[in-house]
Amino acid sequence: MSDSGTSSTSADASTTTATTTTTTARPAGLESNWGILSTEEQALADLLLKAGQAHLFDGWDAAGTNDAQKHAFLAQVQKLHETYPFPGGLAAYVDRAKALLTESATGVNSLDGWTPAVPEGAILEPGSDKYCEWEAAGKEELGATAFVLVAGGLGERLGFSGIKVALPTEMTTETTYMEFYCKYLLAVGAKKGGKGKVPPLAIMVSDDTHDRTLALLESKNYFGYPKEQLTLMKQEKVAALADNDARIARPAEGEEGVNLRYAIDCKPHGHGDVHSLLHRTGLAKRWEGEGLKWVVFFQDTNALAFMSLAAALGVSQKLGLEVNSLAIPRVPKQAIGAITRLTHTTEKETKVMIVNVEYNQLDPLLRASVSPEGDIADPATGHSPYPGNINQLIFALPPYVATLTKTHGVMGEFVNPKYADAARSIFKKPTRLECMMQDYPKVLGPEAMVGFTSLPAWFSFSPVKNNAADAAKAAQGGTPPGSASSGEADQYYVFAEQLRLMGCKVGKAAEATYAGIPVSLGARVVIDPSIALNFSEMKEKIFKTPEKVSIGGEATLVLQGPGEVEVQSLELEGALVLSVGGGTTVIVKDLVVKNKGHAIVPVSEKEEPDEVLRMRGYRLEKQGELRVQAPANAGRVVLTAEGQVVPEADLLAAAAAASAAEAKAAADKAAAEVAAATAAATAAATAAATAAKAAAAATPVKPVKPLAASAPVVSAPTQGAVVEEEDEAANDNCFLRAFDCFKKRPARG
Ligand code: UGB
Repeated sequence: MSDSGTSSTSADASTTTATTTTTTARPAGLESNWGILSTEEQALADLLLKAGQAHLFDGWDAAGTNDAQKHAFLAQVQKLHETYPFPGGLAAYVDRAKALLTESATGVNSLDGWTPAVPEGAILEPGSDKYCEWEAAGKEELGATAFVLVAGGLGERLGFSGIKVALPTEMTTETTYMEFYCKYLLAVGAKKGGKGKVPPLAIMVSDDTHDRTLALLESKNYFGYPKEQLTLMKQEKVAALADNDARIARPAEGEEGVNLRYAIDCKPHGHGDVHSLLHRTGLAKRWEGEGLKWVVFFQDTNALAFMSLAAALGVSQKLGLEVNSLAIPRVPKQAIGAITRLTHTTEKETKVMIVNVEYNQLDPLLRASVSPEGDIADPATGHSPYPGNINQLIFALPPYVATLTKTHGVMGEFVNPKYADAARSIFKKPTRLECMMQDYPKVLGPEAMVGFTSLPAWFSFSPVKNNAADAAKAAQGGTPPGSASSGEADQYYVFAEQLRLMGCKVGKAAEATYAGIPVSLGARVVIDPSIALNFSEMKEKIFKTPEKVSIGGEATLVLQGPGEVEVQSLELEGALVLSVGGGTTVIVKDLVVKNKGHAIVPVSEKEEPDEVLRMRGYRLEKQGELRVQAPANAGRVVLTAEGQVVPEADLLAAAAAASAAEAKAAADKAAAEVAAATAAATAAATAAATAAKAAAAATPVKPVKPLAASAPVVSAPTQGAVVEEEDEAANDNCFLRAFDCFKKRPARG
């Protein structure tokens, strides 16, 4: 969306009023067509003239030529006027644009006069006792939460021809982002906390993404998501602006048959539209009416954000936060915003707000107010002192609905033109006004509890945003690449590392470079949300004896539900893919898996036809794997060393029978020896009686029948289509500090 490197100018929509009212005489192009226009069309043309847009009629053919296109043009004007999400329609948009463009051209920064400081918030260490406490509290809240995916962005920086939610999260299972999100929320609904109801999911799409998002959902039968719980909300684009006078731009190029004289160039308005859409559709209000307590906003390609969701909800619930932003330790210059505590003092008052400062504004703001060095690392940590915003936001629903009712979801807008000249009078390409969803705290009063929850990046943030060339440059410069390959590597790492934290032995693959980006793609562990949603579920249900689990650095472990798995003891070198039907629990015990596993094979950027592989620079070659499908409703079953699934009861009975048979054999032997001893006739008689008794008790050994055969080896290679928690006291202080800060915040306007 916003490119870094330039300053931007913004304003609060609610305080900007329309000022442009100059009426212009009709230009010749319009005058000669006036008679063919309806009254409504004439009104729209007048609106354009009053807004200083007479140039849009330049070059119009005389009446009788291309008339249909003229009507289509005015229909586009009407749409832009009606769908501008904030009050005042197109005229207000142009007015606001003129004001913001003038400020930008004269170097005014909306943050002038504000001084940033590092805010206080909850900083969590995954796996720690305190973390588990937050997570336990938050798990209870998951079932009372509505979810909103913002997926209207085309991802121009990524350069992918499809929609981003259709990208695979990793190539081992090829689960797409959309599928992952649906699976996670379906699993939430299936849990006790979800009260058996799948949470509502709203997806914000745009003209760029609507049709393909719908097609993806329909082609996959909505991934099993109940349609009544899923809503697509479409954000509309706004007019592109060609110069500092906010003259609306015509498209530079158009589709075949479209006459560019009769069209307006349009651009996305930013993810901030999500608030006005949730207001206008009435969804937020409906969710509140259904008794839901929270709403979570998340982005299109960051599946990791769900790992920490329960813990962050726990923070919101325990600290009573109205707004809670998920954050990570930020690498200086990383293209993510920074959560700051901004203060603005005048003679009359001091205003304070805890809010995101976007990455392109942070450096100039710091230079102007804190230090000429700008956005640099704290030498003690190697990170920026300001937590990095990952735009996963948790809002308390009732106050959110109240705010929407008051503001209609209107966010402050900003403009970020790229100038072609030093005088800042010519744009490299048309710009537009935008708004951001994380600016929401700016419309809240001083009493609002606004905070953040910081977790390590490996645990909560690895989006796919950059094409390979840009990602390689970022990696060289020391910032996370944000590529398809790093997204995949981190998707494996988040599970592998949590297993390590529990005490499993999990190797790490050596780092290798693909398409110029260094990644370590192993161990490749994928645990489906249907099996476990978070750390404590993995620890308490799956890996209860972690010291008996060992997974090689190049190995692959996939666990898929909807059933359950207990990994009691496992040695894995190669690939194990275990899928469990509902109503079945598979016990992995004394299992040693050694096969060729999945190999990573580089692909040529020039020759590889598959875009998804090309953007990674490698493919997966499945050279060997143990693939097991345990049937549904089988109760507790054991995955045997032979790779077979056998009812646990049968195995237990067989083991009991075997030990009884052993006892009988021993007794028989003893009896025979005793009988042979002529000198001990009495003892022999006694032993024989004992043996007879044991024989009567022993059950004959029954052959154990497997329920499912596994596919042990795939031989044909298959292409893969800021308070660290140091101790208990420190943790407690962390709560207190966070809480104190909220309570002590001075009033702000
Ligand atoms: N999006 C929309 O739905 N509609 C739009 O009009 C635009 C975007 P970008 P950006 O976490 O990495 C944001 O473009 O804007 C969706 C934060 O501002 O990927 O560069 C889009 O589909 C920044 O503070 O992100 O930066 C996607 O899902 C930082 O947190 C989402 O909005 C950064 O994200 C984000 O759009 C980050």
